[in-house]
Parts: sequence; C-alpha cells; structure tokens
Amino acid sequence: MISRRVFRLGLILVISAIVPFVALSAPAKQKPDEPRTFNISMSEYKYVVEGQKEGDPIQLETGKPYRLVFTNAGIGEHEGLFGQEPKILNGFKHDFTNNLLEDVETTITDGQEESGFTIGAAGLAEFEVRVKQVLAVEFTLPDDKVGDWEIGCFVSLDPNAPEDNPGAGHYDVGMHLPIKVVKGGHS
Ligand SMILES: [Cu+2]
Repeated sequence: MISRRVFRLGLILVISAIVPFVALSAPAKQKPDEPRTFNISMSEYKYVVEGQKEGDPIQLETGKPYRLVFTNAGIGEHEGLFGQEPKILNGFKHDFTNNLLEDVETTITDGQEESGFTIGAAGLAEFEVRVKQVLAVEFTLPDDKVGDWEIGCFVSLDPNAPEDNPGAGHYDVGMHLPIKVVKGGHS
C-alpha cells in the first residue's frame, strides 16, 4: 500500500516537472495556438488594415487561428461578408456567391480580452457593425479554402432603397478588400 502511494506521488512530481519545461521551450513571443490578430477599421467606404498599405490583401494561412477585429470608425453602419464572386443585381454587386465561412466554425466576441459575449457559430454569412462598435471574428480555415477571397460591405448607399432594387452599395464604391488564403506549413 505504502509503496503504491509513493509511486503515485512520484508520478505527479514527474508530470509537474515536465510541464514547466515544455512551457519554457515554447517560443517566448507567442503561444502556438494564440490567434494572429488583424485590426481592421471600417469607414466610408473602405476597410483599412492596421499596419498595412490601403488595398493590400489580408494574407491568411490554412490551419492557423486568426482574429479579425473590426472597428466601425465611420459615420454609418457597415457590414462584413467573406466570400467570392459577388452576385450582380441590376448592375450592382450584392452578396457573394460563395461564402468563405459557410462551413467553418467561427467565434464572435466584442474584441475585448474579457468579452461581454462569445458566440460560437458555424456558417457565418455576414455581420453588421454599428458606429463605434467593435466586433471580433475568430476562425481557422481548412485547406480547401486556399484561393482568392474578399471581404465586402453591401449596405446600400441609399438608405431608403427597396430590398428588391437596392441600387449601388458600399461595395460598388470601393468597400471591399482581397483576402489571400495560402496553404499553411502545418509545423
Ligand atoms: Cu459599408
């Protein structure tokens, strides 16, 4: 009995000795599962990525977690849709044919470290961000998402436009940004 107890104690000590060693050997800068963050501002009528030249694509790798933090710094509501091949309605672009996140697990928070809410979703099609609001979208893309995508805002320029004939939207006047997805190293 006693010998078994000693054995157990010994086992626990071994584990607790290994854990700090593993933690120390990991890169000091960033934990491997810590998502890489892009801070993106929305305004009339563009998305601007912090630290990037205006219009430069958001570069993502498959298999790696990302956090895209959107801040509406504009004067009106904006939205975000991730997709490709915008549909054309009466000569204007509305909605994407393919949605990047339609089968991807996504987490949505208010962007704060201690978010007031956390929403887990699969199949995020679009999100709206009110003036001064912040919204963070987190996801990890599978390999079959490699390709050229974009983020676009399809809010109508005319707030009174009917839904079946919305006219020109923010997308048509420049509110879109390319997203380039490449295969990750899976190290
Ligand atoms: Cu917009």
